[in-house]
Amino acid sequence: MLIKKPSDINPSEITPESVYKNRRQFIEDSGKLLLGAAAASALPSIANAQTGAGLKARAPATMRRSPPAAWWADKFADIKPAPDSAPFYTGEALTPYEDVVSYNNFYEFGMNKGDPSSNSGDYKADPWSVEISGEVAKPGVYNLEDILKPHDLEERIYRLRCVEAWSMVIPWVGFPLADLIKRFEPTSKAKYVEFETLVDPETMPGVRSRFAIVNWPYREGLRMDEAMNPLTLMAVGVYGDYLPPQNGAPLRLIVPWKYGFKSIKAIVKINFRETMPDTTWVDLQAQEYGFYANVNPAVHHPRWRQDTERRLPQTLFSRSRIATQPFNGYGDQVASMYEGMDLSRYY
Ligand SMILES: Nc1nc2c(c(=O)[nH]1)N[C@H]1C(S)=C(S)[C@@H](COP(=O)(O)O)O[C@H]1N2
Ligand SMILES: [Mo]
Repeated sequence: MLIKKPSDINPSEITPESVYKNRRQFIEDSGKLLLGAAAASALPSIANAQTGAGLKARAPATMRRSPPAAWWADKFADIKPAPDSAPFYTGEALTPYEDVVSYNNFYEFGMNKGDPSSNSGDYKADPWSVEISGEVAKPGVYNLEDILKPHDLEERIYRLRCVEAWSMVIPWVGFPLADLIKRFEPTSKAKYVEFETLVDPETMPGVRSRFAIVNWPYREGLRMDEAMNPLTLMAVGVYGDYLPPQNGAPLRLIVPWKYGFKSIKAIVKINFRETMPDTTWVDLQAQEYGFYANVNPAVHHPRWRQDTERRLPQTLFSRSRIATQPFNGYGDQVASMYEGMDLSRYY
């Protein structure tokens, strides 16, 4: 995987703290203003405008997205705010919306951090369907509205730790993957879940590129107990708003105790199987990336250390690195799943 040395950081990625603080205040203020305006009007879009009441974080009003299709607005009208306590809330400063949507890894749109936001203009998250296959009683091709219909959306504020040793704190919107999996009734043979990303050369320049290193489609997988863990989230939004293409619209996985590459974007296929699936990064470089990919400060990447991380955004006043925590700080919730395993071997 590519890694930037601190000296390679683009000046536009560096935001003075004063600007950053004002921006956060602006986010809060515009949220309050918008609520007032919504209450005073009786437009049909009122449900959409009210989205965000009580949420801990909202996208800046000027950057909010229109719903990919009309039914999304109803879905987003009632998002349960993140609780005040861990593990679904960290209390740490959030990475500003602008950084979350402009500093991305999504190789289908290119290999540089700015490529996914710059190159995804033609991408369409609607219509969308997901194929469910393998060891389940109810396989089939489901359209996204049917996939999402029974699930209430909630806000969850998680740390995201990339294997490249940078991290963010991001308020996602989604629902537990476990609740989705139960609906398809996995058989007793279902020991692993495999996910695949859309491959659309028309709208994904990285897929067309002859410099692409990934053997498309991008694939990821989880052990069944990992998939059923209450922390594992199917995300459809960020900062109280619809996911932008660069963050994996319309549907992406979030596995907060694992390196970011496990959190696969733009999912079109979910397959249940008895054996461990092949995954994109293991295929590319098995010496460097493992199937488990649990965040682990004691097991270094062969080419760089993993015991510290750059928390984004880096400012002129805080360029320091912070300590990386085992399981990205979610050990109380997940460590028991790996009891007895040698984590330096199963990295
Ligand atoms: N399909 C797909 N999913 C992907 C990737 C990718 O290149 N393609 N990159 C991964 C990596 S390395 C990270 S760190 C996260 C980044 O998610 P974000 O851009 O929403 O912060 O997405 C992951 N999911
Ligand atoms: Mo990553």
